[in-house]
Amino acid sequence: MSIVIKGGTVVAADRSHAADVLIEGETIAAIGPDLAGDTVLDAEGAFIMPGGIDPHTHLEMPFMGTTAAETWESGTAAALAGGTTMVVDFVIPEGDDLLGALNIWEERATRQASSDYSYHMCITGWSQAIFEVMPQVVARGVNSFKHFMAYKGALMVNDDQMFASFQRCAELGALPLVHAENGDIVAALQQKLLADGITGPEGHAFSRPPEVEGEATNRAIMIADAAGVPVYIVHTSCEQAHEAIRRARQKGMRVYGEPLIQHLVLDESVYANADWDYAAQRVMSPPFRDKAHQDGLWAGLAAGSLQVVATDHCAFSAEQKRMGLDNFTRIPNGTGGLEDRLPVLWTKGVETGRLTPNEFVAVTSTNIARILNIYPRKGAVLPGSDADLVVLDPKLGKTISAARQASIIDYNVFEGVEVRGLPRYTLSRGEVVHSAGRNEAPRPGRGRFVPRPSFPAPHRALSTWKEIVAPRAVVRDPALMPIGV
Ligand code: DUC
Ligand code: ZN
Ligand code: ZN
Ligand code: ZN
Repeated sequence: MSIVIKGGTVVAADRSHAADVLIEGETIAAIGPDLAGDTVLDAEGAFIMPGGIDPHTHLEMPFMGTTAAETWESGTAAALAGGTTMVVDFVIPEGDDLLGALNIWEERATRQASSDYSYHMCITGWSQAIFEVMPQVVARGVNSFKHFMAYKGALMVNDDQMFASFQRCAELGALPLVHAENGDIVAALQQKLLADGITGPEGHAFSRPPEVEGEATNRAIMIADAAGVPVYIVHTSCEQAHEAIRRARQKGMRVYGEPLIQHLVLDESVYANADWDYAAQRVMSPPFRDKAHQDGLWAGLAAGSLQVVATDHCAFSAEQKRMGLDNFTRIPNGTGGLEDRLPVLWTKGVETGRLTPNEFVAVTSTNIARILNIYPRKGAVLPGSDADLVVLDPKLGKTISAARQASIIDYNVFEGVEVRGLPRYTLSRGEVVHSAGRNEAPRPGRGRFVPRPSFPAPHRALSTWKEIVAPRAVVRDPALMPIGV
């Protein structure tokens, strides 16, 4: 059984060209003129692109006294409906039991996922047990470890813990990820705001100003450099953080920045909305910013100082958000976007001329596959790549509405936004899993885990390149070495 996608323009990160795409089994067999196959999909007037990869989701994540309502089943079905064919979700361990948590995530995903998927492992503390188990996590195809610099008293790690973990990542060829907000300052501001009687969702934004993100982003980058490892900063939302990333990259540091589609489009005015539910449904961390930050994020994506667009899809129901009715610090943090990332970015990015179609492909798929070490199996339209494809129709549009979404959440932060660039077809490993105008039943369990091997050497930060160029005589004091070295 082969499929040929005919009459479209193949859009890759590096070029666009008119060609048919032949799929045999789960992979792309050929790209070129006049190809023939058993089934023909019409791509006339449309763009054939690598399926979106969302590098940042929290499906069914236990968090802030509840569990994100978007399940692996509904979340991955929503992803496919919006042209995203793979998600990378964060495994949150309790204590030191990283492998136990991985098993829990694997059980949920194996049973429910209809798109392909992978994981990042969260490091929420530090111990000899964690140090020792990290190689086994990498051996199971998880080559990235996430650190929270915020959520004091819960997920947050301190600088010494983060430095130890980053050094371990360097040894293992793994990539550290960071949620960069200064958790001490956030906690202090929260207490001050509550003491001043500010209990509504607007307090959430006041307690997490851009300075706390800029400071933590810069600190994470410097700690990564001291540990000799590249670093990936999640949900870069403001110019202060972008500036730290840009400066580091200009020096030659391997640092990546990830704006979310929500921050590119929505701004802090949502928190002033008189409707408590409306405002609370938009509470996430970092919060939405003053509009002035958006131009910088868009420019960063075009210029390459920011590399990927994600969602941080962590979706709670309206009822769950009401846990914080009388105290903004109890509103579960998180918003959705998995289904809408591609069409919203197409409409607000490509149709406005901020991004080229090739840059769109780079930031939604190809750069992500490269940074996460799964290219060209994913993120490419090349012979031999997985046939994860979206046939994006620039004329096909809709008005976003929670009433008509695949996601099971009862609202949508993009409600009422008019988008174009919907998928005419989404294919996952050679199977048509979504076609416009049809309501296919999701097929839980068809999604597969995508292992991500450790990064090949050199997997280094600028500090360690310098050491190679000009070796220094260093006195190696065992007391100063990280645990286990
Ligand atoms: N921010 C959110 O808004 N939700 C999940 C975790 C995070 O860092
Ligand atoms: Zn985060
Ligand atoms: Zn997140
Ligand atoms: Zn569908």
